[in-house]
Amino acid sequence: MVNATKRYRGAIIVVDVQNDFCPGGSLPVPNGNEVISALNAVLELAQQLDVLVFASRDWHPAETSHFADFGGVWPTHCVQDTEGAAFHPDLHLPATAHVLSKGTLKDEDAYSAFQGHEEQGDDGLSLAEILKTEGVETVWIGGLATDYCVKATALDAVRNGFTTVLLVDACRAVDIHEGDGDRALEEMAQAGVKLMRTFIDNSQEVK
Ligand code: VGL
Ligand code: ZN
Repeated sequence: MVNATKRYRGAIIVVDVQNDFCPGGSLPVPNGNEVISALNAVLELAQQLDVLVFASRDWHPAETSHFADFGGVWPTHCVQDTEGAAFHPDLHLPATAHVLSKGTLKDEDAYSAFQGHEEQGDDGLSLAEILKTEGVETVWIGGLATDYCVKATALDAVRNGFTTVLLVDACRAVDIHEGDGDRALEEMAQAGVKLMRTFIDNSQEVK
């Protein structure tokens, strides 16, 4: 449930930091785990700033046209209730984080967190509606992968009228074609997304 008495100006959207998108997973984003330290630092600051936290997760059925085995393009990944679909264990999401599941139907890709929904429903409100109800003006985005779900989420945030900040070093790209990640950054910037860096040191990176 959203808190009706408090107004939030900002929200963090952590996109798909799930085991299958990290090294060792079934659709690993190269160095995907390197987003975690930056995101953890931002999440810790967020606790002191009354910023809403959302975490999206790819949450696919075992058979979906999103997967190559059923006509799609991707190897099987992030199947509902599997270890691969779990958030990376080193990601420190606050207990108050709103979890948005997406891609839950047999025939949808759902790259954007704005296509996600909460398990308990939050009265059936979409992410855009929740953000607007809460008074959010600015969203801060990081996670996986820069050239797919992060890009789709950032572009939707702009379309929905939010000031949109991409935390560039808190994202990593799949880069199926070399340069996809850089082109995604360019496309987001062109659309009005503000590109920022946290400069959080990830040299002590988690496994
Ligand atoms: C994603 C490919 C397929 C992502 C999800 O989270 O970026 N990419 N499904
Ligand atoms: Zn997916």
